[in-house]
Amino acid sequence: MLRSVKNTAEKIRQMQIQGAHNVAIAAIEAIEKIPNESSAATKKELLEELSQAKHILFTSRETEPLMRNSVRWIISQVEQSKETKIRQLNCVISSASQQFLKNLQESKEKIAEMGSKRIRDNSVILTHCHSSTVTYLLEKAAQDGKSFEIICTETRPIFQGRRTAKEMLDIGVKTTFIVDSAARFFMNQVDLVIVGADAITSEGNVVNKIGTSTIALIATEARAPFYVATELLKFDPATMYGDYEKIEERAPDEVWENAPPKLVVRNPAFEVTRRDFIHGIICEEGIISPHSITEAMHRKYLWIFDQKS
Ligand code: RI2
Repeated sequence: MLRSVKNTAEKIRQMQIQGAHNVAIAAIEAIEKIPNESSAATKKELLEELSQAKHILFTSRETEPLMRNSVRWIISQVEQSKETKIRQLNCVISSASQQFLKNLQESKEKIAEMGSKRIRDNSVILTHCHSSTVTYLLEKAAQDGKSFEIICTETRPIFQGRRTAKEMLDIGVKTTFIVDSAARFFMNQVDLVIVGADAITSEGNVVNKIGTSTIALIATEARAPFYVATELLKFDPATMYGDYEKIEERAPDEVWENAPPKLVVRNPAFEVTRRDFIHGIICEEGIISPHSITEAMHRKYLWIFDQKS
């Protein structure tokens, strides 16, 4: 039971599936497979399985509100359905999943379209880590005929920046690869910074890969606009009701394998970048100020405020 969900959760934990957008898609696809692997005979039993699936996926990585919002929404469609027969309820899971995936893809397209317009010819753009939203935006800009170059950080400890660098080279964009601590050294050559997001809080702060807030700080110092490209559904409704976004701390051996026994090695995966350092959030509703995030959520995804657990 829940074989696909368990497999997917393990891949997410081990970061074989990486990036909030890809994590959410993988979770949705795993939920979609539940009907094929389930022995549930009643709606109650199916909802119990979905609840277990939710728990398995939610505990795979802590800082993944897009995945949580996706899974919660699909389950809510089953809960609210008037259908009682399993076959029909399975169809609800399938159509809700497909609808959510379509929405994610449409958002990604809109973000790329609007973000591309912000790129002026001959710009130097710095990015950090690997965000599929950012690389898609940059691909769109290249297709739109914009000429620009990229500086990307290696992103210690597990080097997601290498993936970004390879993708940029594949689309023919001049790419410079730097160690994370060289960001300030190069910032005076940068026209704008674009990073992704793992979570957005109700105050308009953004949670992203560790190292992001330092880049935001030095971008502000150098007067280089700092943009975050993200779907609004990375908003975590729990932050609205007082909770802090949890920051995942990963295994120390990612930082130093076989480190000296008494050494304390810390490995937070993410950190908060305060809204004051964010020039704009490039999302499916447009390029908005982080201050207006809750209004945008009310306009576009009101249902999110009912989904807390
Ligand atoms: P997309 C990544 O985290 C990075 O922090 C990146 O900015 C963010 O997910 C969003 O990525 P990790 O999974 O959703 O590498 O834009 O820890 O693909």
